[in-house]
Amino acid sequence: LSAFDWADALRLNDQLTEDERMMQAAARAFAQEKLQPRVIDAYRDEVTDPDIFREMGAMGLLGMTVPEAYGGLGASYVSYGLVAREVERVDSGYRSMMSVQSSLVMYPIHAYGSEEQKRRYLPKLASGDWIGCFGLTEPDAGSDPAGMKTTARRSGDGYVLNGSKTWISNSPIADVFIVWAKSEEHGGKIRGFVLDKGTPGLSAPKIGGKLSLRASITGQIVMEDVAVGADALLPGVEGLKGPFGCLNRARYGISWGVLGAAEFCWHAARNYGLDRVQFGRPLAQTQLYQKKLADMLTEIALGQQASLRVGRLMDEARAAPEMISLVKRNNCGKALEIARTARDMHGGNGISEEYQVMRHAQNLETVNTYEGTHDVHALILGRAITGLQAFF
Ligand code: TGC
Ligand code: FAD
Repeated sequence: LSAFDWADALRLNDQLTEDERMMQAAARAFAQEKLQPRVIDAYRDEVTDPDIFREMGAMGLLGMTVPEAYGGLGASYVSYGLVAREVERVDSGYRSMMSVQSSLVMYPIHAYGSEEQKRRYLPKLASGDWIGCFGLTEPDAGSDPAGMKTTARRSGDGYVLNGSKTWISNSPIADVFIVWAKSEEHGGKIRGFVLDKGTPGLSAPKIGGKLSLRASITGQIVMEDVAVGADALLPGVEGLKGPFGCLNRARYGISWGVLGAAEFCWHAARNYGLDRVQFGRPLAQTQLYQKKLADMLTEIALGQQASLRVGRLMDEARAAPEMISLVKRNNCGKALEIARTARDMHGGNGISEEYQVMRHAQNLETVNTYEGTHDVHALILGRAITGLQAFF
């Protein structure tokens, strides 16, 4: 038997290819050198720096699974997950910016778009010169997107869109808007549209007062008689499977990302417990503290194995959406619990921005909710297990 490495308990690194390890190392260096130094101020001041998109683009981190011909890297889904883990080790908001651009904006344009749409949008989104957002959720349609009210009406050669989307990552600074609407021309079926910033009737006010994910800007998308050409329609998909196809990718990335945040919190708790002496010995020498560290390590290591397995199946086109629900739900819930526990293990210092664990815990409240809440993913799995629909 070989020696145990507490920092890589099940030898995840040995399971990666050389390319995946290189991508991971590059993303870690970028995240630690470029993102970590600005995150505490950005979170406190609720400031999103649009330059981050260009910096990520220069590193090849935007739309990395998209083929090189359109500005991507043609990278594997395992690589995409490893990058999400490194970025979210710093902050869930930065990972959010990256995953919306990659999985929710570039992916649908690549998978469902015309050749002209791909050539027009993908290279600029890959470089980060353009910022994208994805509008599915509405004030009255969150977990139940089939209840959306946004409509697209045929008018002359194009369409007129009306409705509003809410809780949309990146929208106030977006150049490109992927919007899902019920199209009258297509019998009320949900269709995707690509809208450009500056189109009359289109606005994207910021949502203020967020106590979570403060380094990532969030807003609405308001559409009042927004007239677009027929070329704004994504021709390749109809129905809810359009947005869900994008969500599969983003949810999978989140399953890795949250483990990065959890690892940060676990390392911070370990370091804190080794340094902090109470009752004449380091906190890390107490049984309760060690049990908490052991529970954290266990959940992180098991979660990594599960995400790696799903990533490999995605790369072989053998993953089912329910597998993605399983890892998104489990890893988000476990990461949130780990961050809250790490906050507790830091005592009073745990509430200070300097120690960063509370920021992660606050962020993970959002990540546990968006892209399908913890309970909605239980219902998706419950439906698959029983064959019975329990949403309504
Ligand atoms: P249901 O009847 O189950 O399905 C309707 C159609 O969609 C197909 N489908 C899928 N296709 C691909 N992948 C999936 N995961 C799919 N799930 C369903 C399905 O086959 C069917 O196709 P067809 O051809 O028969 O029409 O739909 P439902 O209305 O019963 O859905 C229920 C439920 C709960 C599963 C679903 O609505 C759901 O997942 N709700 C959660 C909503 C959600 O995740 N919203 C996310 C918004 S985006 C976001 O949060 C971005 S945050 C990003 C960031 O900042 O990082
Ligand atoms: P609701 O659906 O109203 O749910 C409220 C509660 O009820 C939850 O606990 C839920 O689990 C529970 N619930 C719902 N239905 C059932 C049921 N049938 N049975 C039992 N319990 C149920 N959306 C986008 O489209 N694009 C984005 O970029 C985006 N970014 C976001 C960024 C942030 C910071 C946040 C907070 C949200 C973002 N969202 C985005 C929206 C997000 O996807 C939704 O908030 C999420 O899907 C939940 O919808 P809701 O908020 O309407 O909650």
